[in-house]
Amino acid sequence: MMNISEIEKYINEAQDFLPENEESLEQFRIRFLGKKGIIQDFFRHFKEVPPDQKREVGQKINQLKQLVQERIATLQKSLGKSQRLHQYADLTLSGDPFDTGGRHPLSIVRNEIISIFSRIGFVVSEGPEIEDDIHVFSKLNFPPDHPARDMQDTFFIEKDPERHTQNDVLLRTHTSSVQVRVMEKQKPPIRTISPGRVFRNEAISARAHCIFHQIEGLFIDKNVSFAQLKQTLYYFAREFFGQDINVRFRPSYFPFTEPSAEMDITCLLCGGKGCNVCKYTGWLEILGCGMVDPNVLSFNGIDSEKYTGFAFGMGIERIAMLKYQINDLRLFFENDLRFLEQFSQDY
Ligand code: 2U9
Repeated sequence: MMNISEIEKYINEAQDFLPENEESLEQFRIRFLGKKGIIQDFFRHFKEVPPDQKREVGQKINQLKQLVQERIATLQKSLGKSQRLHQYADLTLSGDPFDTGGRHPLSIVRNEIISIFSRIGFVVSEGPEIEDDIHVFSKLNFPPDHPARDMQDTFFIEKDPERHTQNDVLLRTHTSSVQVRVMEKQKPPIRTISPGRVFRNEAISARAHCIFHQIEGLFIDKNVSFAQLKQTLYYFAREFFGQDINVRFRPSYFPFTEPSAEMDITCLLCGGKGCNVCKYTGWLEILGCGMVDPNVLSFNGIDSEKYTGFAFGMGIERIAMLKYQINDLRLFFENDLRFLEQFSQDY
């Protein structure tokens, strides 16, 4: 005996129906709309419905019929689309190649230098680019009249009429300031490298820029020696430039190290014979270094009777120019794709 709830059960079923393919959709159509289907069956038995229910039952059967017809039409459309997709798309084909971009040469070189020093226990430290006089100059033993403290050499954001205080706000001229901050927080042993952007008030040319990148290193412990400094930097040079590279150290001067030196490597272009790149010396300067001045240790709360340390610093642009034989520093900052795309293979 047919009743409203039975018709509603079929309405729900039709609403939820999802065919797997055209065949199951056809079966659905026959089951509901076929000559011996559910809807025809309802109409056949309609005469048995009590007169007072005829109107409501009739409306429900028509609702079911309309729903099934609409459902078949929409399902036919979407099945047609996905079948066409299967027909025309070869899903086994490999994808279209697309450009993924590449690392900037300065990032490649920086990452490689970090990797070399991290293999012998150096950890990376980072700090602010906007600094104060204390961290950039005073605690690094810069004398009060050092030229770097001049407006002509350093970008000042604020300058205190009282000279050389924490109120002198400036853009850091080296990343040594990061290592001063490490010393404020950490007791020796300290073994850290600090990569980062630095700023100097210089005219832009092929050899100089007002922004460039440095990596500085600092090692402080008991009994740290100049021999350890030399061996560490020799290891770095051979890892970075190749095992055939030789190094030499020349005396130099920095306010924060004593004694100080500059390290050269055998010229990469002529192998030491002499050419116009090494100005016929056979050597290329790659970094500065030295034993941390005892003043710097004591200014930063480290007992200079008990501890010694070595430090070094290099410009990443200079190292990248030597590695890739680039002769104009400005290329690193222009973001010309013709330049950058030449490094997309490197990591
Ligand atoms: C602390 C104490 C000492 C870091 C050092 C150099 C020598 C050096 C220059 C190379 C080329 C900078 O990029 S450049 O212009 N750097 O020659 N830097 S020793 O000495 C430190 C660092 C931190 C606390």
